[in-house]
Amino acid sequence: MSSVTETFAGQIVEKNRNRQSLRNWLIPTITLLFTVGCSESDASTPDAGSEDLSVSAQSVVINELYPHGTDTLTDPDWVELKNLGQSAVNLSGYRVRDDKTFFTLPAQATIPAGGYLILYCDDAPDGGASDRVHLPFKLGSQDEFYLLDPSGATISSASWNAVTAPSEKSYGRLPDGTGLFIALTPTRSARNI
Ligand SMILES: [Ca+2]
Repeated sequence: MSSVTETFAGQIVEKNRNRQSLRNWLIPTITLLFTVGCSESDASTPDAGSEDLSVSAQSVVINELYPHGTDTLTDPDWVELKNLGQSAVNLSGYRVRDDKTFFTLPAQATIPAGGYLILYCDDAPDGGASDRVHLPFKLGSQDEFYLLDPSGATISSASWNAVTAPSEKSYGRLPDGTGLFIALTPTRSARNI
């Protein structure tokens, strides 16, 4: 009877040893896995980069537009975008639209930090100047314009008519970049005044 007890006790001890052994193996292993997991998380700069890009793109606004162009080449309609952020933004893949036509912005649609990008609304894709960004539509005297991110969400928009944007006037934000839209003297690629 006592030998059975001893044997039983011996098994208990052995089990405890196994548990201790398992614990000795598990703790450093779990610690290692946790450390690796944290390292992978710390190394996930692509996510952080995407987040930064998103934040930067949200800092782009429609700053001014001119819907009274008289000539596709010498006096076209245009939209001025402004980057309010601290780093350059590439809007490739972003979209714009008026009241009916969508257009995906090309690779050269970049805006330096604090800078401007002019979208020429001339309905002339080559336009005689390939360094310009051309849109396949013109602006109407009563119209609307939207800047959309690649998911289709609106980043910035403006709508106007002959009263709010009268002849020879542009329609832009004052103060530059942040204010409400009012009729202005056109300042293409320059600060609204
Ligand atoms: Ca301007």
